[in-house]
Amino acid sequence: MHHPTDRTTKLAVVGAGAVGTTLAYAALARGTARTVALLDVNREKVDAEVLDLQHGQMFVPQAQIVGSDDVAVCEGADVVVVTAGAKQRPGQTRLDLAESTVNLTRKIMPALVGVAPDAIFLMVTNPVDVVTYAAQKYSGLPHERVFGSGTVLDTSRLRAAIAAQAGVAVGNVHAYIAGEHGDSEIALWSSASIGGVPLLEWKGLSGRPALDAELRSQIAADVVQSAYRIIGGKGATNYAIGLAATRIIEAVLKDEHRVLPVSSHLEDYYGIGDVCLSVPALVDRRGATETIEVPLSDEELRDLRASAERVRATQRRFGL
Ligand code: 6V0
Repeated sequence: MHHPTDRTTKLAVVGAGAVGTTLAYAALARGTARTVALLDVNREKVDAEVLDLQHGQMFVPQAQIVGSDDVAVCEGADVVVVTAGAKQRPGQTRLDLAESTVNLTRKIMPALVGVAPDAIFLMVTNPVDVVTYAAQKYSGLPHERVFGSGTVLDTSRLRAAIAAQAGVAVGNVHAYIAGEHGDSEIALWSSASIGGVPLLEWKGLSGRPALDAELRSQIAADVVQSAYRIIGGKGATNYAIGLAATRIIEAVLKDEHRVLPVSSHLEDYYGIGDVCLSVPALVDRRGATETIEVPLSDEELRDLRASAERVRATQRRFGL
């Protein structure tokens, strides 16, 4: 039993769909939080997911799993992760979807802040940069406490691809995807490195290719396309985003001061402001507290500005 004065951690997951449940599963397997709460408007679904997760409790670090269609289940959460998405219906455009997610964000953020006023909020729902900007606005919270998973997933896809080509472990690759979580995202090749060697100077291990311009642009294009390929084949992406979100949550709960390309509110990042966009940022117990000015080539800076403008244009469309 817990001593009443023990400070335990609570993770609330909003949306018990493909992403929310996989992330809950990953968090339980890793022992990320002492309590995992699931909230979904679909009561039958959330009850079933909670039961299924509870039945695995014997095999994971000690945790409590609760769920409901009542927002009160998120009460006192340390981290609230939002994966609730209005489903795309036949005939609905992407813009229609963005409109309904912005409306959903407007509705749920005040309720979530009401029950978890001290939480850090991690937005995952797409289009994540616009949703994060909306969540900051409708929550009324300091910007650092509300941020998006951004290009953490894309960055892990990029590193996996580089590692496979170079023939080294993924942990030896340092490279970031920045910008919009979407088609205008940018691979920051000029600051990337493999085992301490600048990636642009990487000669290739025996029998392996150097990462020349052609291979680099192929890798970057594959990263952008990979979500479409996965959705085409199985209808949703869930495993990698579940792990990526869990990693971000741990950086918060364990106050890790970890550099992650989350979508945070930019004030003056190389002159870019008034937008939520991914650049390497410091993630700790207070949220996404600071961005890191990674050296950028002229081309990378130009593309980052264009990406910011694209996201801003979508924000404006919804009066944000
Ligand atoms: P899904 O499987 O349809 O799950 C969404 C869930 O949200 C459903 O169970 C709904 O019942 C529930 N829901 C809807 N409205 C509410 C509400 N008001 N309160 C609580 N629950 C609600 O979708 P899936 O899990 O596949 O995707 C969820 C979102 O994540 C989508 O917007 C995806 O586009 C987005 N992703 C974002 C990624 C990223 O890297 N940022 C990666 C993958 C998916």
